[in-house]
Amino acid sequence: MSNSKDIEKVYETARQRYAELGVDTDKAMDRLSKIAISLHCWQGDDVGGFEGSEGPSGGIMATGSYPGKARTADELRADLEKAMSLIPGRHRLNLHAMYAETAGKKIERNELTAEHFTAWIDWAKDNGLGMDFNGTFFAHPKADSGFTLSSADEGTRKFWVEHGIACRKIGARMGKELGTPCVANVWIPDGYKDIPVDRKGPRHRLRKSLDEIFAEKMDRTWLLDSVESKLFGIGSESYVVGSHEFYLGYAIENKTLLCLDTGHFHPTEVVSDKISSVMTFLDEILLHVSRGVRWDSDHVVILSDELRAIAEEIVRGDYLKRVHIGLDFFDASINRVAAWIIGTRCMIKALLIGLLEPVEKLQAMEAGGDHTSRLAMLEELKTLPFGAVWDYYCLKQDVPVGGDWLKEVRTYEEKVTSLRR
Ligand code: RNT
Ligand code: ZN
Repeated sequence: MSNSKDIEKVYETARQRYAELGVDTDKAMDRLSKIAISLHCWQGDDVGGFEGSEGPSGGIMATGSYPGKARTADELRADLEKAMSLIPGRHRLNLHAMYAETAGKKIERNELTAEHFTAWIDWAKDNGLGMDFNGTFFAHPKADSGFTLSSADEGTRKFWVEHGIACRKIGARMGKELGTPCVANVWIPDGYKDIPVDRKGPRHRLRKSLDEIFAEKMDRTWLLDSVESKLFGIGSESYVVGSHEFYLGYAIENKTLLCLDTGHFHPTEVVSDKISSVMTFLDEILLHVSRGVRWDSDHVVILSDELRAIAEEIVRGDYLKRVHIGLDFFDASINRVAAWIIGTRCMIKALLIGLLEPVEKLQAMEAGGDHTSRLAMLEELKTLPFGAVWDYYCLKQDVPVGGDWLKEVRTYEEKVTSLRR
């Protein structure tokens, strides 16, 4: 890669180019540096967790057998550290309950406490990271029937309600210890492979279970509850209890966050168009940024048109403080550390592109009915030198510029991950 002098020179030209449009690139980078992306721990081990279960289940699946996945919490933390060292900015960790550290003791999911996450919390503290949390309502014998919070079996339903309650307490503790609210998300796999004749019953039970989980009022300074919808999963193709309409209603009624996973909708639906709709009725939302490809909802995030559109919507709508950005993908067929870096860097690039837009100019054109200029400018913006700003941002943030980060991942692979058997 070119030296820092070249990068600065190219940036200077880009800065002027944007200034002509009234865009302040330095200000854009400053705003960008304040956005924390929540990195999902589960990309590092194919959603395995540390309970010794065989795989994710619940209609989600990581395919591939690339060597070197993290086998322990220490390995996972080391991999995350490597990834984060190659991503500009300060971010967050998104942890799943199945990553509890129980010192070899079997602790049931409904008996988990913050103690089982002390090492994670300490690590986050040491690294200046906030944390988010997720109940794990899959990869467990009590989820084998395909039903958890909406189960007709009262014992099963209760068990998962207790897990949900335990997770809120853990999340609140994470928030408090780290001094930044923890978004605690609930996603359940419940659904049917084939056509049900009772769509109503499970949804009524899910509502009841959620009410029980959220019954205790918790301080929003430390804990933000969130619920995540889905259209279908593997083995739940015909019916998913926690659909979009279900959770949209629930979130509005109960003032929780709504989690929009970008891989959880019909292929022609886009989350970029949903943000301003749901934000009309909700204070805050969580995004699970992912990439759906045919049947899979969890491919590594790339800088697609839709990713840009999502970032642009967040900036244009002035939602940066109200939208929590988390990532949710898992690819076991490529280097897992690289997967994190690719997806996260793309998310940040998309936000930079959004921040470099002359939003006011564009909106004035639209308001004035000048749709010709609007389209012309939107297309011209696509070839403006945001890459030069991005390179300069990486330089300033002291992370590798361009594809240089991959060399470091390769060295790490050679010295660390490839030695794992
Ligand atoms: C599954 C959901 C859920 C999971 C993670 C592991 O379709 O997207 O968010 O991916 O909780
Ligand atoms: Zn998700």
